[in-house]
Amino acid sequence: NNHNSFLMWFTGLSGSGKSTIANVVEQELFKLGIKTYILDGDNIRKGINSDLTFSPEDRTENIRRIAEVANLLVDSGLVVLAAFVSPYKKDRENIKNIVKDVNFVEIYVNTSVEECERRDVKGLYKKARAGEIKNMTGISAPYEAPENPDVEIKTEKESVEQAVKQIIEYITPKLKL
Ligand code: GGZ
Repeated sequence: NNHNSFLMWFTGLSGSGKSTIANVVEQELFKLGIKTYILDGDNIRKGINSDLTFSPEDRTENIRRIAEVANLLVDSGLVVLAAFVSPYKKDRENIKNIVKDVNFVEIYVNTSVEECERRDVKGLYKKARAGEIKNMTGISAPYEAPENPDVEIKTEKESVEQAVKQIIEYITPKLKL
């Protein structure tokens, strides 16, 4: 495989900063002439996975389908950036089985639930506290943190720019420029 094709998987709580960081990484890759595609809740949960809820079973199916889609996109020669809460360790492990022949980079966007709740960009934490949404990750559903992520971003200690630099430095040796 002569392409710059790999999958970067961002995991972390809602509001942790996954999509923000993925978008800036994408801009940097664009500058290097690398073709990318971002998969996130906006284009997946509203489309192909609009039948799925946030129950543990549906999250498992959500991640499975996303991994299959990512596999196809990577096969087509793209660098895929996937930004999903993906709270279950076994589901994240399963991604690696689905994208077997693909370079896989796991990025843990580590932002505490306290900070995510303080930011509450979409008002979901407030709704979860009020009991208006069930199965809210970090509040009424678990988040199983990665033990050995390839990259760990601590957004309470570093800026988006520093986070992006950390990721670009990790992947640069893997790029065929
Ligand atoms: C977690 C939820 C929930 C519940 C709606 N729990 O910040 P966001 O809004 O844009 O990202 C969250 C997104 C999570 O979808 P994922 O497909 O990434 O989840 S998973 O990987 O666990 O399947 C949040 C919104 O959807 N959202 N309800 N109960 N996040």
